[in-house]
Amino acid sequence: MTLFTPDLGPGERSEPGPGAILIPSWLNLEQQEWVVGQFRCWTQGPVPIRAAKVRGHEMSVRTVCLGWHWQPYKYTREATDVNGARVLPFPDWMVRLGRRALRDAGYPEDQVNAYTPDTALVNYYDASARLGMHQDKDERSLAPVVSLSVGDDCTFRFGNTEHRGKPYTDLRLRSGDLFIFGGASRLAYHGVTRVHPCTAADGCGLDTGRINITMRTTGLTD
Ligand code: MD6
Ligand code: FE
Repeated sequence: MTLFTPDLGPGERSEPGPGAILIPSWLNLEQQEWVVGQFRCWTQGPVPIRAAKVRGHEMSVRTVCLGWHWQPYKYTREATDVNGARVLPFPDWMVRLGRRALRDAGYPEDQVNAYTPDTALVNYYDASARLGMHQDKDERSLAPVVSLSVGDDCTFRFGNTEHRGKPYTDLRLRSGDLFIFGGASRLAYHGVTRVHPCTAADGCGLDTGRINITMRTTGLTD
């Protein structure tokens, strides 16, 4: 057990769990700002950003999806819980970015080339938003989940595969950081315990709050 996560330099890889790989400052400021611009386009529709309802309660995080629309606990092409519109297509550049992420994380080239994420959940957190401990298990594929963060820092709680409780490790995710959930960590419980206001990198494109993109492979076909 380490009491504090050691501070890593840009691009320096760490493995907080088996198959969980963190690469700080993987996106530079220009790339972060560009991603924020894309986020602003995605939120314009056809499906607006919204707080999904879990068992009748609105999440504090707001989400817009690409490729497939996520709602607890399923994926559909149309946002049947919002306005019924079909979600935006999954962009080709994001497939390429996902592959580059796996390559930089050290995945073998055959797995890199085979990686074809088809959905992205794009979350926006204001200063009070949280995300409870959960497993990402609405996908039929166990392909890695690639996570990118932009804006304010958060405390990301990375747990175990058995239950929501301890042991877990609290990590600081900062603007530009890449985090990959793969292998034995693919079904680890995780959550966001807090957002740290006014910590966003100058020039990242976001003044307040935090954006997190997770790209995933649904394993679904139309
Ligand atoms: C977030 N992310 O970081 C929420 N899931 O805001 C997730 O729930 C998540 O970052 C799987 C893998 C990486 C993640
Ligand atoms: Fe998740």
